[in-house]
Amino acid sequence: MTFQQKLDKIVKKNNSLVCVGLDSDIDKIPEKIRNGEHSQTTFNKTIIDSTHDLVCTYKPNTAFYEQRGKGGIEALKMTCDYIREKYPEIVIIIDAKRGDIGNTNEGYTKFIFDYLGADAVTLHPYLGKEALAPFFERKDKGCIILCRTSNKGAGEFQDLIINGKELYKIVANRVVKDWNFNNNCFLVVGATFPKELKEVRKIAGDMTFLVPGIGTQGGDVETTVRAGLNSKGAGMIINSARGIIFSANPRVEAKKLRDAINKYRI
Ligand code: NUP
Repeated sequence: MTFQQKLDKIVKKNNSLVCVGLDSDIDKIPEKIRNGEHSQTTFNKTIIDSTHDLVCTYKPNTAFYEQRGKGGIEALKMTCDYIREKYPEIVIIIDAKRGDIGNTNEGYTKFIFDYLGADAVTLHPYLGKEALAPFFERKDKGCIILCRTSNKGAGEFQDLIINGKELYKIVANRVVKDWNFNNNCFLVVGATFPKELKEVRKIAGDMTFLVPGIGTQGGDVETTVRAGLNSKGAGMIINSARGIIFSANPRVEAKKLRDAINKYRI
Protein backbone atom coordinates (compact mmCIF):
# COMPACT_ATOMS: atom_id res chain seq x y z
CA MET A 1 0.00 0.00 0.00
CA THR A 2 1.34 3.47 -0.85
CA PHE A 3 1.52 6.41 1.54
CA GLN A 4 -1.36 8.13 -0.25
CA GLN A 5 -3.56 5.01 -0.18
CA LYS A 6 -2.91 4.52 3.54
CA LEU A 7 -3.65 8.20 4.14
CA ASP A 8 -6.88 8.14 2.11
CA LYS A 9 -8.14 5.17 4.13
CA ILE A 10 -7.58 6.72 7.54
CA VAL A 11 -8.82 10.15 6.43
CA LYS A 12 -12.05 8.45 5.46
CA LYS A 13 -12.28 6.20 8.51
CA ASN A 14 -11.62 8.93 11.09
CA ASN A 15 -13.15 11.66 8.91
CA SER A 16 -10.09 13.72 9.76
CA LEU A 17 -7.31 15.75 8.17
CA VAL A 18 -5.67 16.30 11.55
CA CYS A 19 -2.02 15.52 12.12
CA VAL A 20 -0.93 15.61 15.74
CA GLY A 21 2.68 16.69 16.04
CA LEU A 22 4.44 14.58 18.62
CA ASP A 23 6.93 17.32 19.47
CA SER A 24 7.24 16.05 22.99
CA ASP A 25 9.69 18.50 24.47
CA ILE A 26 10.88 16.78 27.64
CA ASP A 27 10.84 20.03 29.60
CA LYS A 28 7.15 20.56 28.87
CA ILE A 29 5.96 17.07 29.74
CA PRO A 30 3.87 17.04 32.94
CA GLU A 31 6.13 16.48 35.91
CA LYS A 32 4.37 13.32 37.00
CA ILE A 33 5.30 11.62 33.74
CA ARG A 34 8.65 13.38 33.29
CA ASN A 35 10.13 11.79 36.37
CA GLY A 36 9.28 8.24 35.37
CA GLU A 37 11.22 5.82 33.18
CA HIS A 38 10.59 6.17 29.41
CA SER A 39 8.86 9.48 30.09
CA GLN A 40 8.69 10.68 26.47
CA THR A 41 7.26 7.38 25.30
CA THR A 42 4.72 7.29 28.13
CA PHE A 43 3.65 10.84 27.30
CA ASN A 44 3.31 10.00 23.59
CA LYS A 45 1.30 6.86 24.34
CA THR A 46 -1.12 8.93 26.41
CA ILE A 47 -1.55 11.42 23.55
CA ILE A 48 -1.92 8.64 20.97
CA ASP A 49 -4.44 6.63 23.01
CA SER A 50 -6.58 9.69 23.56
CA THR A 51 -6.57 10.95 19.94
CA HIS A 52 -6.22 7.88 17.67
CA ASP A 53 -9.81 7.99 16.40
CA LEU A 54 -9.62 11.71 15.62
CA VAL A 55 -6.49 11.96 13.48
CA CYS A 56 -5.06 10.75 10.19
CA THR A 57 -1.38 11.07 11.05
CA TYR A 58 1.15 11.50 13.82
CA LYS A 59 4.26 13.54 13.13
CA PRO A 60 7.15 13.32 15.57
CA ASN A 61 9.77 15.96 14.88
CA THR A 62 13.16 14.30 15.42
CA ALA A 63 14.62 17.41 17.10
CA PHE A 64 12.73 16.68 20.32
CA TYR A 65 14.21 13.18 20.45
CA GLU A 66 17.72 13.75 19.08
CA GLN A 67 18.38 16.41 21.72
CA ARG A 68 18.19 13.73 24.40
CA GLY A 69 20.73 11.39 22.79
CA LYS A 70 20.29 7.66 23.22
CA GLY A 71 17.15 7.93 25.38
CA GLY A 72 15.47 10.16 22.84
CA ILE A 73 16.19 7.90 19.87
CA GLU A 74 14.86 4.99 21.91
CA ALA A 75 11.70 6.98 22.68
CA LEU A 76 11.23 7.83 19.01
CA LYS A 77 11.58 4.17 18.05
CA MET A 78 9.24 3.01 20.84
CA THR A 79 6.67 5.62 19.81
CA CYS A 80 6.74 4.55 16.16
CA ASP A 81 6.52 0.87 17.19
CA TYR A 82 3.55 1.63 19.42
CA ILE A 83 1.64 3.38 16.63
CA ARG A 84 2.41 0.60 14.12
CA GLU A 85 1.42 -2.15 16.52
CA LYS A 86 -1.63 -0.63 18.17
CA TYR A 87 -2.97 1.68 15.47
CA PRO A 88 -1.46 0.35 12.23
CA GLU A 89 -3.86 2.30 10.01
CA ILE A 90 -2.51 5.64 11.20
CA VAL A 91 0.17 7.26 9.08
CA ILE A 92 3.55 8.17 10.64
CA ILE A 93 5.42 11.16 9.25
CA ILE A 94 8.94 11.77 10.49
CA ASP A 95 9.65 15.49 10.40
CA ALA A 96 13.40 15.57 9.93
CA LYS A 97 13.84 17.83 6.87
CA ARG A 98 16.52 15.62 5.40
CA GLY A 99 18.32 16.08 2.11
CA ASP A 100 22.04 15.41 1.56
CA ILE A 101 24.13 13.81 -1.17
CA GLY A 102 22.90 10.46 -2.47
CA ASN A 103 24.72 7.89 -0.36
CA THR A 104 24.11 9.86 2.83
CA ASN A 105 20.42 9.96 1.98
CA GLU A 106 20.52 6.17 1.75
CA GLY A 107 21.48 6.16 5.42
CA TYR A 108 18.54 8.42 6.23
CA THR A 109 16.09 6.17 4.37
CA LYS A 110 17.32 3.18 6.36
CA PHE A 111 16.84 4.95 9.68
CA ILE A 112 13.49 6.55 8.91
CA PHE A 113 11.74 3.92 6.78
CA ASP A 114 13.40 0.65 7.86
CA TYR A 115 14.41 1.17 11.50
CA LEU A 116 11.60 3.47 12.60
CA GLY A 117 9.11 2.03 10.12
CA ALA A 118 7.70 5.45 9.21
CA ASP A 119 5.46 6.08 6.21
CA ALA A 120 6.88 9.44 5.15
CA VAL A 121 9.61 11.98 5.77
CA THR A 122 9.99 15.72 5.25
CA LEU A 123 12.77 16.74 2.84
CA HIS A 124 14.27 19.99 1.66
CA PRO A 125 14.87 20.44 -2.04
CA TYR A 126 18.14 22.38 -2.00
CA LEU A 127 20.40 19.59 -3.27
CA GLY A 128 18.13 18.75 -6.18
CA LYS A 129 16.36 15.76 -7.69
CA GLU A 130 19.44 13.64 -8.27
CA ALA A 131 20.45 13.76 -4.60
CA LEU A 132 16.97 12.84 -3.35
CA ALA A 133 16.81 9.69 -5.51
CA PRO A 134 17.16 7.26 -2.55
CA PHE A 135 13.95 8.72 -1.11
CA PHE A 136 12.04 8.81 -4.41
CA GLU A 137 12.95 5.17 -5.09
CA ARG A 138 10.94 4.09 -2.05
CA LYS A 139 7.70 3.98 -4.02
CA ASP A 140 5.47 3.11 -1.08
CA LYS A 141 6.83 5.91 1.12
CA GLY A 142 5.96 9.61 1.15
CA CYS A 143 8.56 12.26 0.24
CA ILE A 144 7.20 15.53 1.61
CA ILE A 145 9.20 18.42 0.20
CA LEU A 146 9.48 21.87 1.78
CA CYS A 147 7.90 24.40 -0.55
CA ARG A 148 6.58 27.45 1.32
CA THR A 149 7.23 27.11 5.04
CA SER A 150 5.28 28.60 7.95
CA ASN A 151 8.05 30.58 9.67
CA LYS A 152 8.17 34.37 9.59
CA GLY A 153 11.36 34.49 7.57
CA ALA A 154 10.22 31.91 5.02
CA GLY A 155 10.27 34.43 2.21
CA GLU A 156 13.99 35.21 2.46
CA PHE A 157 14.81 32.56 -0.11
CA GLN A 158 11.43 31.07 -0.95
CA ASP A 159 10.05 34.34 -2.38
CA LEU A 160 13.15 35.22 -4.42
CA ILE A 161 12.21 35.90 -8.02
CA ILE A 162 14.05 33.72 -10.47
CA ASN A 163 13.26 34.04 -14.17
CA GLY A 164 10.15 36.02 -13.21
CA LYS A 165 8.83 33.50 -10.69
CA GLU A 166 9.04 33.03 -6.93
CA LEU A 167 11.34 30.22 -5.91
CA TYR A 168 8.59 28.39 -3.95
CA LYS A 169 6.49 28.25 -7.12
CA ILE A 170 9.43 26.87 -9.05
CA VAL A 171 9.89 24.19 -6.38
CA ALA A 172 6.16 23.32 -6.47
CA ASN A 173 6.20 23.12 -10.24
CA ARG A 174 9.36 21.02 -10.34
CA VAL A 175 8.08 18.55 -7.76
CA VAL A 176 4.74 18.16 -9.57
CA LYS A 177 6.13 17.95 -13.11
CA ASP A 178 9.49 16.28 -12.71
CA TRP A 179 10.14 14.70 -9.28
CA ASN A 180 6.86 12.87 -8.82
CA PHE A 181 7.56 10.06 -11.31
CA ASN A 182 6.71 7.45 -8.65
CA ASN A 183 3.64 9.32 -7.42
CA ASN A 184 5.15 9.59 -3.96
CA CYS A 185 5.93 13.32 -3.69
CA PHE A 186 4.04 15.80 -1.53
CA LEU A 187 4.62 19.40 -0.44
CA VAL A 188 4.96 21.29 2.84
CA VAL A 189 3.03 24.54 2.73
CA GLY A 190 2.53 26.59 5.91
CA ALA A 191 -0.88 27.65 7.19
CA THR A 192 0.47 31.06 8.14
CA PHE A 193 0.64 32.14 4.47
CA PRO A 194 -2.79 31.36 2.99
CA LYS A 195 -2.20 33.46 -0.14
CA GLU A 196 0.87 31.41 -0.99
CA LEU A 197 -0.99 28.21 -0.06
CA LYS A 198 -3.60 29.10 -2.66
CA GLU A 199 -0.90 29.73 -5.26
CA VAL A 200 0.70 26.36 -4.58
CA ARG A 201 -2.67 24.64 -4.86
CA LYS A 202 -3.09 26.19 -8.33
CA ILE A 203 0.21 24.66 -9.41
CA ALA A 204 -0.08 21.28 -7.68
CA GLY A 205 -3.49 19.94 -8.78
CA ASP A 206 -4.76 17.44 -6.23
CA MET A 207 -1.38 16.72 -4.61
CA THR A 208 -1.50 16.32 -0.82
CA PHE A 209 0.12 19.03 1.30
CA LEU A 210 1.46 18.84 4.83
CA VAL A 211 0.23 22.07 6.39
CA PRO A 212 1.84 23.14 9.70
CA GLY A 213 1.27 26.47 11.40
CA ILE A 214 -2.20 25.99 12.86
CA GLY A 215 -2.55 26.53 16.62
CA THR A 216 0.46 28.02 18.37
CA GLN A 217 1.85 29.65 15.20
CA GLY A 218 -1.45 31.42 14.61
CA GLY A 219 -2.69 29.98 11.30
CA ASP A 220 -6.45 30.36 10.87
CA VAL A 221 -8.38 27.14 10.23
CA GLU A 222 -11.08 28.51 7.93
CA THR A 223 -8.69 30.52 5.74
CA THR A 224 -6.26 27.63 5.56
CA VAL A 225 -8.83 25.02 4.63
CA ARG A 226 -10.46 27.25 2.01
CA ALA A 227 -7.09 28.06 0.47
CA GLY A 228 -5.65 24.58 0.45
CA LEU A 229 -8.35 21.97 -0.24
CA ASN A 230 -8.05 19.98 -3.44
CA SER A 231 -10.89 19.12 -5.81
CA LYS A 232 -11.84 16.14 -3.62
CA GLY A 233 -12.36 18.21 -0.47
CA ALA A 234 -9.13 16.83 1.02
CA GLY A 235 -5.45 16.93 0.01
CA MET A 236 -4.24 18.42 3.28
CA ILE A 237 -2.64 17.00 6.38
CA ILE A 238 -3.12 19.79 8.89
CA ASN A 239 -0.63 19.69 11.73
CA SER A 240 -0.86 21.05 15.22
CA ALA A 241 1.70 20.03 17.84
CA ARG A 242 1.99 22.28 20.90
CA GLY A 243 -1.61 23.45 20.57
CA ILE A 244 -2.78 19.88 21.16
CA ILE A 245 -0.20 17.89 23.08
CA PHE A 246 0.46 20.46 25.79
CA SER A 247 -3.16 21.56 26.17
CA ALA A 248 -5.19 20.72 29.26
CA ASN A 249 -7.12 18.12 27.26
CA PRO A 250 -5.48 16.85 24.05
CA ARG A 251 -8.54 14.83 23.04
CA VAL A 252 -10.81 17.85 23.28
CA GLU A 253 -8.36 20.01 21.31
CA ALA A 254 -7.87 17.36 18.60
CA LYS A 255 -11.62 16.96 18.22
CA LYS A 256 -12.10 20.70 18.11
CA LEU A 257 -9.55 21.00 15.31
CA ARG A 258 -10.97 18.05 13.38
CA ASP A 259 -14.49 19.45 13.55
CA ALA A 260 -13.39 22.98 12.69
CA ILE A 261 -11.57 21.70 9.60
CA ASN A 262 -14.50 19.52 8.54
CA LYS A 263 -16.88 22.45 8.80
CA TYR A 264 -15.11 24.06 5.84
CA ARG A 265 -14.51 20.89 3.81
CA ILE A 266 -17.99 20.78 2.38
O1 NUP B 1 6.98 25.12 7.49
C1 NUP B 1 7.02 24.38 8.45
N1 NUP B 1 6.60 24.80 9.66
C2 NUP B 1 6.59 24.01 10.78
O2 NUP B 1 6.19 24.47 11.85
C3 NUP B 1 7.45 23.04 8.34
C4 NUP B 1 7.44 22.21 9.44
N2 NUP B 1 7.80 20.94 9.31
N3 NUP B 1 7.03 22.70 10.66
C5 NUP B 1 7.00 21.78 11.83
O3 NUP B 1 5.66 21.60 12.25
C6 NUP B 1 7.76 22.26 13.05
O4 NUP B 1 9.11 21.89 12.97
C7 NUP B 1 7.02 21.56 14.17
O5 NUP B 1 7.47 20.23 14.27
C8 NUP B 1 5.59 21.56 13.68
C9 NUP B 1 4.75 22.73 14.17
O6 NUP B 1 4.49 22.62 15.53
P1 NUP B 1 3.49 23.61 16.34
O7 NUP B 1 3.82 25.00 15.95
O8 NUP B 1 2.09 23.23 15.95
O9 NUP B 1 3.79 23.30 17.76
